[in-house]
Amino acid sequence: MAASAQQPIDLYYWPTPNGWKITIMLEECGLPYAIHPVNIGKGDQFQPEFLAISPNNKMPAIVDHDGPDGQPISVFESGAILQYLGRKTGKFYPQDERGRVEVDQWLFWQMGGFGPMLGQTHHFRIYAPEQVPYAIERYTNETNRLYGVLNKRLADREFVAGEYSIADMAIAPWAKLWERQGQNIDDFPHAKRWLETVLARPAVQRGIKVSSEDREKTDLTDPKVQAVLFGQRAR
Ligand SMILES: N[C@@H](CCC(=O)N[C@@H](CS)C(=O)NCC(=O)O)C(=O)O
Repeated sequence: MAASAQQPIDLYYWPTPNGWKITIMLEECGLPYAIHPVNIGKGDQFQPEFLAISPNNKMPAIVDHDGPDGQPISVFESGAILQYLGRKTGKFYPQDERGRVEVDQWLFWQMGGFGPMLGQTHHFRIYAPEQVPYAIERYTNETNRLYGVLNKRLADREFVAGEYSIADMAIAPWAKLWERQGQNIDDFPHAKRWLETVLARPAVQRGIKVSSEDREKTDLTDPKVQAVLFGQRAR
């Protein structure tokens, strides 16, 4: 029914690179959405209602009330959400198999490397309560290697996989923070040119602005926030 198609997508969100991926995609697609803040510094991610849709206790997650067959569907993991929204709208995610495989490769490259590794780089360079030189060097080097891969990929093309796609939306929010990853973007001129192009898009700027005032509430150097986010074990 047209009425249910208008119901906003619920986005469980906090303003971090993984959250931005989804606000960017929703803005690019012009889909209506409603923000449900998940203050990860306070532990909202452990609320039973949230765990029911995101069992890994991490945001982002969505509930689309107009899912397949018009029934609601929930999705967690930012890569899965981007693919879902790409399939739903037919936008930024090619429908032909070759084009889709290109995008998937770079989306999974981000999900498996250029996210988890850069996250560790942030952790050991900025947030870890003790300085661990081996860890700082290991993750800063791996981050540098990944920027090198991205830079080479972009040497002869405008975007990472064909047209501007969900792969670019996944990578750019992390690349935006190159400085705190101990990198110099000038060492990667093709990646720099691409990053500037992506960040200049109005929808990307709107996506990154969503709830930006909440960012200061998760000061990861605050011991109270660290107690929630660091050293988690099975519950
Ligand atoms: N692979 C996940 C990672 C999501 C993620 O790491 N979310 C962080 C914030 S950027 C979070 O919610 N952390 C809460 C916690 O670890 O308890 C995705 O891409 O969706």
